[in-house]
Amino acid sequence: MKNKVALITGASRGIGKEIALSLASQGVNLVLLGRSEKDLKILQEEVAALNVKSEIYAVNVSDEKGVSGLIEKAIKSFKKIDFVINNAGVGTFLDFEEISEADWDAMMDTNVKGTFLITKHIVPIMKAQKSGHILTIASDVSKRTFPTGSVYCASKYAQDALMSTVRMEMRPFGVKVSTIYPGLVDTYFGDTEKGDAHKKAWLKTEDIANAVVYVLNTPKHVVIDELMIHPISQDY
Ligand code: NJP
Repeated sequence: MKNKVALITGASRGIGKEIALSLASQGVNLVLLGRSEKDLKILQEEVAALNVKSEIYAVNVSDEKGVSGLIEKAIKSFKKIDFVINNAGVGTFLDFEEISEADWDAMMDTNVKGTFLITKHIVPIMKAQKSGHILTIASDVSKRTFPTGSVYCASKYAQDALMSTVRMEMRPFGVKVSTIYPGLVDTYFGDTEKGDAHKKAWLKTEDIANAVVYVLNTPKHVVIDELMIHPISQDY
């Protein structure tokens, strides 16, 4: 993993931040995205202590100019991108008729369009490199639905369909495409607080970061296409 370069979306907190810290501890240099520059700067200081190079970009993943511009700048600095982690995501959980157009837009723009834009601008680079690994943090609700989750589930199904297709298109170029489907994870997701008492039995961000390292750290001829991970306390 040493001297590889990883681009991580939604790196400012939660699962994305933990993935950044784990990869940094393995010697991976980082391109870190999120909207909060303040939080990204804090993370940049933390990874500097682990002796890796990093760049931060306060960019909304649904803004194509922002996305293409940052990828161009990152390639100028690092000359390559080995890993992309599509992790940025938002969720609002309400009865169907309570969900607003703004909620729809936020979930679709971040979870679906954001994944589309990042991947669209990375694919030509990885095709030319004839190597690379795109890993998406989707959800166990990419494969099932639940009450109050209609639009979030729809966005995660759509994200999964996009990346399953990219997997087929990228195989001939030696580019790996993996998806991790987590169950409940203790983060700030859905405007909650990390460490809330009711999340005690949920997965920790470290559990997902460990899974990411496992999926990325395979020999050249091996790809883990899909990995579903739950807390044992959660129904399957
Ligand atoms: O959530 P949270 P998680 N452009 O809120 C960023 C999936 N998942 O770590 O922009 C760019 O702590 C935001 O940063 P900022 C979930 O669907 C979770 O749990 O600065 N970045 C922050 O860094 C999502 O795909 C659970 O506000 C944007 C990060 O995203 C992934 O896990 C279960 C952005 C969110 O951190 C990480 O979520 C599951 C934008 N437009 C799947 N919007 C779970 N937690 O239980 C947000 O099945 N971000």
